[in-house]
Amino acid sequence: MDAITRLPFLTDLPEDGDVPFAIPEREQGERRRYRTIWISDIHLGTRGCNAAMLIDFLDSVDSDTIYLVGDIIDGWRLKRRFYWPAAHNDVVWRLMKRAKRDTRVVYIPGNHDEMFRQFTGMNFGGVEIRRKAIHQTADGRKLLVLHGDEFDTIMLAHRWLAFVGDAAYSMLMRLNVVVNAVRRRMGLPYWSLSKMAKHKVKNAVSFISRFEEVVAHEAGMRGVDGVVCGHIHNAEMREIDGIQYYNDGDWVEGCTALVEHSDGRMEILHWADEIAAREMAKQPARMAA
Ligand SMILES: [Mn+2]
Repeated sequence: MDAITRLPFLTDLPEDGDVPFAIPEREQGERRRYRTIWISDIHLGTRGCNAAMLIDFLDSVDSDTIYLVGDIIDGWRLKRRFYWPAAHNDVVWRLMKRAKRDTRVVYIPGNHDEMFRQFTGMNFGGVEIRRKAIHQTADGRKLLVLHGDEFDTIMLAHRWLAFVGDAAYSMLMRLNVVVNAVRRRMGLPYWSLSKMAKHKVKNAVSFISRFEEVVAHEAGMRGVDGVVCGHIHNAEMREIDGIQYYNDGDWVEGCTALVEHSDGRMEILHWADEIAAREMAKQPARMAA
């Protein structure tokens, strides 16, 4: 709990209007509007977190509702070493400011931010803390929303978790940061090293599909049409035995979000690709000038 009480957004709450953003917030008028946004596995408080890309995303979109599907703040890592750059605070402030404006913000803590689970049912500055939620889509479907670590006990036979929580994985994450810093300097777009590694490891691939099946099956038993989760850092949307499985991915490697359009249509946004496309669109103008 020690590291948590050191988080600046919990101690020095500024008055309305004077939020000290390190990266200035973009105008609201030019944002894309969705009915719902789901993001998870941001892992604030770790070096692997792609806070700058998430800030770019948050400043580009708006929604009626936003679900924070767990592992938003990495309390496990913070306890070992306190790491909290200004950009990480900016992410928290943006979410809190959104709650104050007109967005319903539902926060479902995961396993890395399980210390917030004790506040289930409470409301912090408009942010509702829940253990899980049922979301009704515009086209009338019922989706169960939860982080996904609930299924770890079932999945334990599969050794991926030993890999995810593993030193090898964190090293890969750190390498990912270095590789992308170099790529950025060379003018190359973001590229996920660990994502590629994950798809090359056969065990990881079979773990992912097994996790998806378990989650869809458990959701089906609870009488919903589908399920939205995070946890395994692998964005996906597919139907499994008549149940719609959605995973919003993460902001450590994939940098993805799940969104619902006004008509209930669902989509996964790959934010690194969106930024690359935006930069590409800018280029002819730059060349002409
Ligand atoms: Mn998790």
